[in-house]
Amino acid sequence: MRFFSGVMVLILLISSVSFAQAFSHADTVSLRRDPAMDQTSLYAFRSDSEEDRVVIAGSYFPFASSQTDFFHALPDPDGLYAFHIDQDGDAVEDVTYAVRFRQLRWRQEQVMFGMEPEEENSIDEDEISDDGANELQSSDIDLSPSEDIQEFVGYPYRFIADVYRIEGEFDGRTRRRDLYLRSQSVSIGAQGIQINDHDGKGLFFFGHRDDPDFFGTGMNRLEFLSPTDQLERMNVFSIVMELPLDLVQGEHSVIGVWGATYRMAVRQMKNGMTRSRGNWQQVSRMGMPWVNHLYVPYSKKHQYNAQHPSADEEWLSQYFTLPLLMSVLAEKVGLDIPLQGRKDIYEIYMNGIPDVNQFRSGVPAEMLRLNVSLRPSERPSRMGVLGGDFGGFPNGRRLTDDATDISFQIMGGMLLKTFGISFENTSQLLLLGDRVTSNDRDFEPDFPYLAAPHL
Ligand SMILES: [Ca+2]
Ligand SMILES: [Ca+2]
Ligand SMILES: [Ca+2]
Repeated sequence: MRFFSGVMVLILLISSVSFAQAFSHADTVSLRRDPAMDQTSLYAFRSDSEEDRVVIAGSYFPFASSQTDFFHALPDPDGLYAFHIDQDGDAVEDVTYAVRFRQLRWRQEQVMFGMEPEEENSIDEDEISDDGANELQSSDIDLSPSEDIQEFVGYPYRFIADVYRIEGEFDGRTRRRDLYLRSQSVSIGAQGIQINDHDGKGLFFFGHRDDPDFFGTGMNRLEFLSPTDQLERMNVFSIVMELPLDLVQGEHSVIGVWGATYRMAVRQMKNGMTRSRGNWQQVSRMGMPWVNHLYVPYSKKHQYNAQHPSADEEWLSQYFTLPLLMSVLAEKVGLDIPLQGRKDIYEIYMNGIPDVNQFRSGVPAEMLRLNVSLRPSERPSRMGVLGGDFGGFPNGRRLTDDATDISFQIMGGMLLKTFGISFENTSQLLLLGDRVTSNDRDFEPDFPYLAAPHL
């Protein structure tokens, strides 16, 4: 049966991406070694429980699978976690929300779980002054006991988060400018959710959650007949923000969002401890789902993670113009799809869809573009724009959007007509999917939306 063989090849195709590298999970060797810095997903959507608010969420540290993983699947105080927002389409961020975590130190004699950590920062902060010169300073953050910091019974850690709102271009040096939210408790494991409303300006969540990505893959027909979510029962560490429109939107109705994580350029070992200094270097990037896995060749995957979107036209765009996997889809899966003149893929990933999520004029760049003026759908489709629902991917991305099926069907040509290219035989593309259509756990109806972590 051609249908079966077609789907089987697709499944093998996904499998060749490999189980451990779905979406943007562990997409390079470097990130496999540095999971705390590995951003695996990015979501941006209009909140449907709160008027005029936008939710932006990112996940890190993939494949945490059980309660014991709560002890190590944690954010790294030596890294920076950022969400960049382009408000005018020039592929340069206009606002950045950057998060740094601090781990509180335990006194030497406090080695038992459940004891109170010392209210002191454990990190030696190498401050970088505005002229770029490195100078060592002691922490200037007051860590006096705060009601925000809740008891951590059973965990030998206490983490708190600081959020920086940085206006203008993030230059890799800015670290302490515009402290926006200070000393927010981090939720470890299944403990109570911490949510801070910053003077009514926004909600923030930091902590373990169920991995919101879902996809199926398998090596045999049995797996196809009974598809399973390969990320079932997996947890991640997540950052979720829900912000009023005026804090994310500029003069345009579209915003471009991407996530990035950073480490300082130099790491030093001393007395069993690591210390970092130097400018922030980008180590992970996350825009639209599946980009690094489906479009970027192996030799360039590190480059994707290190590059700023403003450089995309120069090097990344070529892979959308003639995707390597597209001819495989056509030949091996037996799809009758046009292989030439496929400007649709380039446009969707680099410019957005006309009248949906495209800037009126803009620099082509790969990011998650969201038209914030489109109200949330009353009847959301997991297929998003492909299902006639403009409230979802590729207009931003909601948690319930089936990003795998959508991404493969876009590659097949499902939106060709939108770009004035005639293509009638779209029904064959409907078999492009992994047969897993929803997350293993229901998402929360309200903030922080992501489902509670698995124990
Ligand atoms: Ca901009
Ligand atoms: Ca899940
Ligand atoms: Ca799917």
